[in-house]
Amino acid sequence: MLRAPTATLPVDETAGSAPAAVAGGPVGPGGPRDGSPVICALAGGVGAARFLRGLVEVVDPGQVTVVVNTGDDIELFGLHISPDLDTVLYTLAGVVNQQTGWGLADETWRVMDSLERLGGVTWFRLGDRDLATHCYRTERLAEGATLAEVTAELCRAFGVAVRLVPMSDDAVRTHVTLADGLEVGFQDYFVRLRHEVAVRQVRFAGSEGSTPSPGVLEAIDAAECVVVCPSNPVVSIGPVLSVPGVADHLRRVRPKVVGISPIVAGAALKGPADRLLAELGFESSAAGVARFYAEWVGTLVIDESDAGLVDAVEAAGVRCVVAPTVMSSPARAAALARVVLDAGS
Ligand code: FO1
Repeated sequence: MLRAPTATLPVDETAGSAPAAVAGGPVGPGGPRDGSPVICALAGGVGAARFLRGLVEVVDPGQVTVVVNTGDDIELFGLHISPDLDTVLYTLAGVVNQQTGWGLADETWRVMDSLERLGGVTWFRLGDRDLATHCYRTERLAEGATLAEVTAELCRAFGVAVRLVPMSDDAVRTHVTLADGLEVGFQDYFVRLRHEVAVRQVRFAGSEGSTPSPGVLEAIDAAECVVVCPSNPVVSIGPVLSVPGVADHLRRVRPKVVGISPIVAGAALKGPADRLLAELGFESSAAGVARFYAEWVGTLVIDESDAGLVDAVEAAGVRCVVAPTVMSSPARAAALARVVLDAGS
C-alpha cells in the first residue's frame, strides 16, 4: 500500500488560492516529505486541476508527473492555446480564476472588448493577462521549441514544481460529430455551442501518427501509482489514450492504475461527461466509467453517494473504493488524494 508521507494538513475549508506546488520545497506544515511516492497522473482540465491541487498537499510536487490532454488545443488569432495545460498550470500556481476554474484570477478583458467592437471572434474569451501565456507559447513554438519544452519553461516561470507534460508534442485534435452529421472542433462544441448539442461521434485527429511527449511512457512505467484524474473519460482522458503506446503501457501496469469517477450520482459535476458517455453507448454512472476504463484501470474510486454501485463496478473487473469524491475545498481534494494513494497498492 502506498502511503502519503504523514505530514498532516490543516483542514482549512476556506483555503484555495495559495500556490500549491511552488518550486523550491514542499508545502505545508510538515516539512520535507521524504519517501514521497512517485506519481504519474493523467489529466484534463478543471476537475483534474482541483484534484492535483489536493495531491500536492500530500506528496512532494517534485515527485509528480502530470500528462495533460492537448486534444482541446486551439489556434485563434495565430496563437496556440492549450486550455488544459494552462488550467492545471494556473491552478497549481495558485493564480487560477476560482469562479470559472480556468483562466487567471484578477483578469481584465480590454482586448476582448476592443475585439468585440471590431466584430472579431469573441466566443472564446481570452483575458488580457492570459494572452501573455499564449503569446509566449506561440513565439517559442515558432522558434522551434517543442510544446513539452515550452510547458517546462512556463512551469518554471509560474514556480510550479510538478512536471507538467503535454500528452504529445504532435498536433492531436479532438473533433466532435454532432447528431446532424456536422463535425466541429472541440472548443466549438464545448464553448461556442455550450455542449448543449447531441453528439454522434468523437475522434482524435492526428493521433495515429503521433508519439507521446518525451518521458510520458517512462513516467507511467516508473510511477508507484498512476492516477486517472476525475476528468471527462471521453474527451479529456480519451485523447491521452489515443496517443500510440499510452494505453498499452497502462495495460501493463494496470494494478497500480487508480481512476476517480467524474460521474457522481449519475451526473457529471461539471461539463458534459454524463451525456457523452450515454451518447457513445456507455451507462452514465460510475459503473459506466468502470466499463469504459476496465482494460487498464485496476481500481476505481467512486463517490459515497454511489456506494450501491460497488458490485456493478467490480463486475467490470475493476476493484472499487468508496470515498467522498466531491472536491468542494482544497482540504477535501487532499483527503481524496490520500484515498487514491492508499488504493494504489
Ligand atoms: N471555457 C468557456 O466556457 N468559455 C471560454 O470563453 C473559455 C475560454 C478559455 C480561454 C483559455 C483557457 O485556457 C480556457 C478557456 N476555457 C473557456 C475553458 C476551456 O474551454 C475548457 O476548460 C477545456 O478545454 C475543457 O477542459
